[in-house]
Amino acid sequence: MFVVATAGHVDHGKSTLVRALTGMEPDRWAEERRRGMTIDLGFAWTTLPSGGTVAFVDVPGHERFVPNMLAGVGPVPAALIVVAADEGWMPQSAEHLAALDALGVGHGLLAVTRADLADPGPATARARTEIAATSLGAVPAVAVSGLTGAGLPELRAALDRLGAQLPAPVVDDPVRLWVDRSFTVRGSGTVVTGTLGGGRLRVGDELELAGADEPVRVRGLHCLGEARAEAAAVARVAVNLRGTPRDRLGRGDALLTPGRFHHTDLVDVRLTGDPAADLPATLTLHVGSAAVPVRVRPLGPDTVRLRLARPLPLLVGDRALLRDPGRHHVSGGVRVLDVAPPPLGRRGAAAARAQVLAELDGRPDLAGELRRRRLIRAGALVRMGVPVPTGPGRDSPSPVAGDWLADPGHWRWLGEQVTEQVTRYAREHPLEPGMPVDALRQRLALPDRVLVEALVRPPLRIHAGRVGAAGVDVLPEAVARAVRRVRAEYGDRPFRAPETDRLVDLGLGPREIGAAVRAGALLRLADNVVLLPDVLDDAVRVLAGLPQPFTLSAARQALDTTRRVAVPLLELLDRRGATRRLPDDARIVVT
Ligand SMILES: Nc1nc2c(ncn2[C@@H]2O[C@H](COP(=O)(O)OP(=O)(O)OP(=O)(O)O)[C@@H](O)[C@H]2O)c(=O)[nH]1
Ligand SMILES: [Mg+2]
Repeated sequence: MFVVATAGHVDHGKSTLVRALTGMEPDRWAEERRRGMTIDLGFAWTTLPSGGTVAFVDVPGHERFVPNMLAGVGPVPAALIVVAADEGWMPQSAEHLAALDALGVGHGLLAVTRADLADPGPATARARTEIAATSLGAVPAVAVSGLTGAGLPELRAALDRLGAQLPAPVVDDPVRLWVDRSFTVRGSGTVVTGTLGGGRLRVGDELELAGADEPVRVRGLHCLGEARAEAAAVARVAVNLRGTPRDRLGRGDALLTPGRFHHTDLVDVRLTGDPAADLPATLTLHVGSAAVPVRVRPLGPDTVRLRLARPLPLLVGDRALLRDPGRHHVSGGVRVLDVAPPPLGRRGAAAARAQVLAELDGRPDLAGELRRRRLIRAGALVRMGVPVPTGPGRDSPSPVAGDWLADPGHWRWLGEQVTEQVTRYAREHPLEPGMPVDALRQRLALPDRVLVEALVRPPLRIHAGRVGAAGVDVLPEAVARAVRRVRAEYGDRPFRAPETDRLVDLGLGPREIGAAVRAGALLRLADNVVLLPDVLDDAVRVLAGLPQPFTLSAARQALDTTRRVAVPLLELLDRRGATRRLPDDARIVVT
């Protein structure tokens, strides 16, 4: 299936043509039929000679209903431009074409209708010239009459060729279904319709609805009037939502794959086409089926910041248009450059931002995003529309911690900052065993503790919630010297502890021992019983070599130590689960 939106001036025969092609009535409302005028979007479909299906979104031509027209064409990448042979190019022919151009619609057809009333030649020539100057480029033209049916076979063939040219949809993409209609079906509840441009929907799926706390669930699906268990893009779909009241959503809302979109009320965009120099300060942004008032802040010659009256799930690269509702005027197209732009607080920030934006083109650029954002989660980038390749591959960046990605230069700088900050802290707080991890996190303005953990490299390390040099280096010099003496004297008798007198001689009182223990330079077994910190594994190895179970005395002898050490050492090993004490006080090594 492919979807085509009509476009063209009021009364030029859009609905008549859709009716003639499909046999279906696009004007759904009694009022529309009474007035002979389309007010809101109409939907119809038919099978083409190739066997393929085309679905039409039929739009109103009257200038009062341009917002409805925009909601219809927003999510649809192809247009059937209708011009009446007897009237020729008219104001809404131009406004609709400007809208298609602003949205970057690249595929279309020209149908010159009412060819039974006048020579279609002049209208065709004018329309082709106008269209050729837009994103649509040169389009095929067909003269038709909705009244006599002349030209309809040629138009069907042209539609088939158009369908074959359209880019293949990405069915693995997350779903962003812009709602163009919502209504209640008795017995089923709320139903919304839209054009599914990418991804896949299944009955039972959970979807996200902006502004709703709870996910919504797909209770039923219809495509072109038939119930389906699944619908893949491109498709016109009607989605029955379980337990979602009708007033919860309507045109302009979007149903989303949960967690895959960033909702934003602030975007930096490039104006496309010929942006007016004097853009009004308030305009309406039309994107997908949504229309949201925005405040416009000019930045560069063709870049502006938009503050949206309500957040939308926008992606880098999205096309949208700005319209001045008061002047009935499409002010221009926009291409979204950044959906999470930095605040512009400082003086000169706007000018600097304009320079950054001048380099962007709306194509997702992972390396550029990392350079500009310096540190960001992969998931956050994906939600902005910047794909992050995963798995082995030249292009997949390796996370620095968790799913955090970093600009390599910035990451190096942060590593240097860690050393600098920790060294300064040690100087200012000589008796503390290092800088608290959270203080360091705040000092470096890091958003996540795992980043601090990843930045700390030997000789620094994290011990007991602080970052310090491993072992003695963080200690005041006198304590460090004493610990080095202990190491020198006891290195070859690792399970002997200095006697209390010796500790006093070395200047290791309770305070100093405490500092050394916190720094991981000594291991305290009991008051005044300390060992070097790295002996526990060796102790377990020695004990494992004994016949099991073993007694305290056997352990003492094997470790070549005294009861003063052996008793608390074994208790510590018990607590750590390395040994287990049996009811008869013998122990075994737990393997
Ligand atoms: N003679 C003749 N009349 C046509 C043809 N197509 C449409 N009409 C008439 O033109 C009038 C407008 O046709 P519609 O199909 O409603 O025009 P529209 O473009 O859908 O109008 P809006 O939706 O209001 O913008 C109707 O009276 C149609 O009967 C045609 O090919 N030949
Ligand atoms: Mg109509």
